[in-house]
Amino acid sequence: MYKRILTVQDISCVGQCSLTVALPLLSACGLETAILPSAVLSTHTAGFKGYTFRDLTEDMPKIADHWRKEKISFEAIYTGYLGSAEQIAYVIDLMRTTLAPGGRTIVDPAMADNGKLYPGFDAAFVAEMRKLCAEAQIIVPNITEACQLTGDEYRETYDEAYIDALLANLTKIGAKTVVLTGVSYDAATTGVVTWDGKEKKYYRHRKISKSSHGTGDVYASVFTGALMRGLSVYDAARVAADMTVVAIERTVDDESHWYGAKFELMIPDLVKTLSEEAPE
Ligand code: PXL
Repeated sequence: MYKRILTVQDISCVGQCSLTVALPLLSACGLETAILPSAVLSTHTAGFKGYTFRDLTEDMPKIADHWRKEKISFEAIYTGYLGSAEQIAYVIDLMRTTLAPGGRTIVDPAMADNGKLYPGFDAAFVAEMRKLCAEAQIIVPNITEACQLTGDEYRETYDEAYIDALLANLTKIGAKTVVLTGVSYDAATTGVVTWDGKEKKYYRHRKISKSSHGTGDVYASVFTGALMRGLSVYDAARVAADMTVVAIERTVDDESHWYGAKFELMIPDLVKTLSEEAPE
């Protein structure tokens, strides 16, 4: 079945994140992709100075009303970086009114990394994001975002008991299925945990010491694409991890490319993997 998905996130004109990552990757996965831009920025906010920021909150209900009048619906709604706390109520409304029967909702609570909220986000935004995470079928946080959502203390090093408590607390705030990224128990490897409130699985993979901006968006986009091509949550989480590693590996030796991952160089691998693994 040819599926239409909606992704809601910002346009960072330069910087390889958000929609400029999600759109090509979802297209490469063979999915029709509709967009709802949350904001337009000249660049992303992680390392560039003096970026512009146009908040598109006002446009959101008008766009959604038009879609509802046209009876447009989506087989999945996948959200990333949002432009304001007020937008979140509009996004929840969209999920309740434009998701096709049996559709999937995936929320990447893109708001923090390395123990800190991104510039411009505050406790009021986190409180709204908590509601969106309770609404979604699947959330894809990193550990910093999970701690922001639950109130757990962020730690650089931790053990499995810490991760288990974090997952239990995410369940408590209403998360149904969690795909927790960047879970590393040793120096050489990192991985992703999937958790549905009952069963926990861990996929371990190589850790590349140099971190790269925008890789969370690469991860969540490939995860959503693979899921919508019929892979299970765990298999989609595994494929997304493998593809993100490939994208980072093809970026790390280029010093001038500090602002994002050269994910385009991974697209052939993604197409090949899905042609071999995806049932739909
Ligand atoms: O990759 C997440 C992201 C998305 N959008 C904007 C960002 C960031 C991360 O910093 O600044 C505008």
